[in-house]
Amino acid sequence: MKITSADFVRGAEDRKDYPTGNLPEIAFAGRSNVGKSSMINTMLGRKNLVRTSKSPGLTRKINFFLINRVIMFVDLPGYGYASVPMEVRRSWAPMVNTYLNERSQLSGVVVIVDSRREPTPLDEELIRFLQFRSIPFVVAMSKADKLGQAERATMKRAMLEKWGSTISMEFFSAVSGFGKKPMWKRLFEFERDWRARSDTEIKNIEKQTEPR
Ligand SMILES: Nc1nc2c(ncn2[C@@H]2O[C@H](COP(=O)(O)OP(=O)(O)O)[C@@H](O)[C@H]2O)c(=O)[nH]1
Ligand SMILES: [Mg+2]
Repeated sequence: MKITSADFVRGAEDRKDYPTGNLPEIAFAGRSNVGKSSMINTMLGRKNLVRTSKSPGLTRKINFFLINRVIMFVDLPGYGYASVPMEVRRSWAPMVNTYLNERSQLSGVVVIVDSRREPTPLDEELIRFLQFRSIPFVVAMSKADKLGQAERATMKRAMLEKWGSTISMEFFSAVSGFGKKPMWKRLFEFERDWRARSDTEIKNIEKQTEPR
């Protein structure tokens, strides 16, 4: 997709602050410092739309970005960073849970995992939650430039063994741009399937409200 516009819309802590309207949303989630902001910037071909940080754990809001006026990217706060104050850690789960549980515009989630390590318990918890709720997701194995081809193959095999062959995953590097094209393909599938589901819903409502 040629990115013609990418604008920060707003940051929200509470559902009442989510943007209105009915555009499909793609959420990005992952441990602090995993490369989430870098990935969003690379996907959009922007250097600094989303601030990358040397002091992780400071993004405490759900940040919404409007892309080409047709789709929203949603930057969820990073989780699991030890030095984040306790009260922030306690607010993380309800904030993100509310969004993932209630947001009907959510079309899919990109779960970003460091490709050099096994997913952390929090990564696993998120993946199991998305599976349980049947929310479409793709696992992005970040910082793939730090792995050779053989190491990527080993990591992929371990992931498929653990999660089953149906899990959707892509290696990604914000540094080299590796994996950008296949990742966009997944995002388009999320968007397309979401639009198909909401069209069906609208047709069903129309059918129910048709005069007899
Ligand atoms: N080698 C490499 N480093 C990366 C990549 N993506 C992010 N980083 C580095 O990882 C650190 C955290 O990145 P950031 O995007 O702020 O992570 P976030 O906390 O998940 O948003 C920064 O120092 C980045 O430069 C990547 O694809 N390859
Ligand atoms: Mg970040």
